[in-house]
Amino acid sequence: MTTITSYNPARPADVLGEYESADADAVDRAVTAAAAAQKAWAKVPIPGRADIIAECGRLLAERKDELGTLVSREAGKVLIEGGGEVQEAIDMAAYVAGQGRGSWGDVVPSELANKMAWTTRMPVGVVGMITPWNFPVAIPSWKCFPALLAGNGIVIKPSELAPVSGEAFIAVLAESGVPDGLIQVVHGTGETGAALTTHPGVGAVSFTGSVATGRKVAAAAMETGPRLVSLELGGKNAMIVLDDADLELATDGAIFGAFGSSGQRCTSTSRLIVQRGVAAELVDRIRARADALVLGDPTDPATDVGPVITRASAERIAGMLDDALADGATIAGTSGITSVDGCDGGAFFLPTVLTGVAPDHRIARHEAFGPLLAVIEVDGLDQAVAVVNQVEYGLSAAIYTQDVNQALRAVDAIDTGIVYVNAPTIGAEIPLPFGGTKHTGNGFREAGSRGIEQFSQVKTVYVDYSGRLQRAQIDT
Ligand code: UN1
Repeated sequence: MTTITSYNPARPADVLGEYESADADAVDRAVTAAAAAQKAWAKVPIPGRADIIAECGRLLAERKDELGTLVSREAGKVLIEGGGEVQEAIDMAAYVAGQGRGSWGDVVPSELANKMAWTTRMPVGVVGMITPWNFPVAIPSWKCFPALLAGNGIVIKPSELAPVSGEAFIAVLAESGVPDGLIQVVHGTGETGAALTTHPGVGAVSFTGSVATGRKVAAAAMETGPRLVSLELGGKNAMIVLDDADLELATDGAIFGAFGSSGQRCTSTSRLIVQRGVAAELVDRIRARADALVLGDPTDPATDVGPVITRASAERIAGMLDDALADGATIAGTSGITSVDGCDGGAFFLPTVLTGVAPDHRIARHEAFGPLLAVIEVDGLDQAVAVVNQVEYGLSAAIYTQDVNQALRAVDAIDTGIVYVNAPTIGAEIPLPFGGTKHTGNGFREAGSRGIEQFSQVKTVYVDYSGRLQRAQIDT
């Protein structure tokens, strides 16, 4: 039996918790237990399920500081972002609880007389979830609340890099009144995940993580059984800044979008596509602000930027930086792995601005998942949009301009699931759908009114009360 250990990324000697890794037998027991509890749960009226989710939102609000600090300590994000993440789960609880007293389908007029038709939603049974370390409370909440509302049981594998936050969230859910056994937590790495996603008792798989792992998860999940598989994968998110933009606003957006959470959001801004006339000034402004950011222990309120999640991750980011330089980019200002007093062993990476990047450079195409901002200069809007769209990802994009026509042309032409005007690429809100095009996902959206779709099947119901055979398309 192997063990999963959670370390504080700012000070790895600070161990947060240890869990036994679940093997295939343990996963099987978890799925069986969740499936057994699900039978009764599916009979609970939907508003009753919603009440438990609402209670969870209340408890999360009571414990926002405590949980936010835990997230900060385990995932390395600064305190305000740890709190923001818990708020995202609170908002999700409110939203999903509301859906429990809202419409559950469509009533559609039949083409025939004396006949009614409507749609409803059915649970899938047990949902297997694999969640990432970078939002160890919010992303489990995006998945668990709608899955529960739809009447499912859950087996969740939180990231092995942030298992304590995942456990803490599930503990609050259990305390809210979710029946015993309905939610099972398993810990482990890829092997545990594979056992979960291929288990025949799992009716839907919901995965958030890298493109490479997502592809494997989807292939394996479909090989072993018919099931819903939803994927939320990477991004290579771009911010366009046109010549007429408010540069102060664009600078704020770039700093928050690129260096918030140390660039480790799937929505992080990693490309700055700037019109030539303002490029030099914008880079200077961003560089000056980046230099002033305080790196440190994320639980210290004075810190602006925490560590990256592991030393291995810092080295991977450094490797991407080397590739960028080899391809011809230049570092504007400072960059690289650094250390912070009082944070022994923490892997910190200086917020980095790379200029002279061409769209075909590796740094312009591959997800960095770290504080690297690649600056690409363009002549105007059309070229900017072409550069935004030429990557294999399609999660989030932003455009900064004061010209409403240019803004809306960009909104129309950009091929991403989320587009912002005069706001950074991060900061999606719960009542709206979250997800992306191309290799970022497989068409599902999380949160918003469609968040329930990956956890339920639609059933269409026809009722003919004419008392005789009416043939659709023939007897109209
Ligand atoms: C993620 O990085 O996986 O829009 C999710 C945002 C957050 C969610 C990010 N609300 O940046």
